[in-house]
Amino acid sequence: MQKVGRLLIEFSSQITLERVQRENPNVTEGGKYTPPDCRPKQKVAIIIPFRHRDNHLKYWLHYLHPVLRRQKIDYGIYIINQLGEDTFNRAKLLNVGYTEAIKDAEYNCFIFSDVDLIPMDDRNLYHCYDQPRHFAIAMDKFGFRLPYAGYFGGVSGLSKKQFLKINGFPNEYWGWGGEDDDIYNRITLNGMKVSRPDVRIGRYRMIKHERDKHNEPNPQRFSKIQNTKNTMRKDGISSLMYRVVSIKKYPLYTNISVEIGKPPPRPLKG
Ligand code: BGN
Repeated sequence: MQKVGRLLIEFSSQITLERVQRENPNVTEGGKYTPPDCRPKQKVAIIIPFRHRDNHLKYWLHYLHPVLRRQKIDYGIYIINQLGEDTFNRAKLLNVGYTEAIKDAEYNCFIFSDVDLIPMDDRNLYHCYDQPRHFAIAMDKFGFRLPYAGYFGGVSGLSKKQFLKINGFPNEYWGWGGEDDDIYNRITLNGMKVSRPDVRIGRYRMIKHERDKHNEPNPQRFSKIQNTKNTMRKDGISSLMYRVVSIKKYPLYTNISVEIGKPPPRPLKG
């Protein structure tokens, strides 16, 4: 069986990593896979920003490994785990993922995925396109439609060239919201445009969860996304600083635990 099209996705039965491992015997250490019967032009690093979502990760691995294998993607899975309990910073973790993945292997395509988003159709191909790709365009929580025209959240993909053209992603969005809009701005300000699958194919289920601690909506996001043009050259992959604490290669994924700092103190209003 190769492509199957629409998939049945549900999160009620508990699954174990042992089972996922048993069902994906061809995935090699660190969560890597190369199709045995063709030579893909792209090598894809899948980067997942992470903290305290082990249960979601099990579902993600359970559903995605078989899909990626059917799609004949040459890939590796990188979980970028933010250590400590300071404010979460999704986009900075994605920059770390890019930087660490290219140290590990010669990737030329990067797919950035939230851990709780599962594609409902395996014709949504996880590789890179002529233009930066937005994959998660029809999520269940938004009624299977784009919430707004410039939405770039959830799951997106850029070739190495596209990523470097926009100086990577912003490092200065601490807490929830806006970083994906900043990335969208970077793409359009650099003369590219977002490519998307058909709305019947780009469907996703999100695993339901409570709002995370230490990821409150960022009150600065409204003003920051107005300023991408002025900030993108200095804030990005060129200014990224972090410390790797551990790199562990598990059978189904590589876990990179990092310290990425915390938001700068807010200036006192005088
Ligand atoms: C938007 C958020 C995105 C988020 C989507 C979907 C902001 C910036 C100020 C308008 N953007 O409103 O980050 O992915 O909602 O939840 O908050």
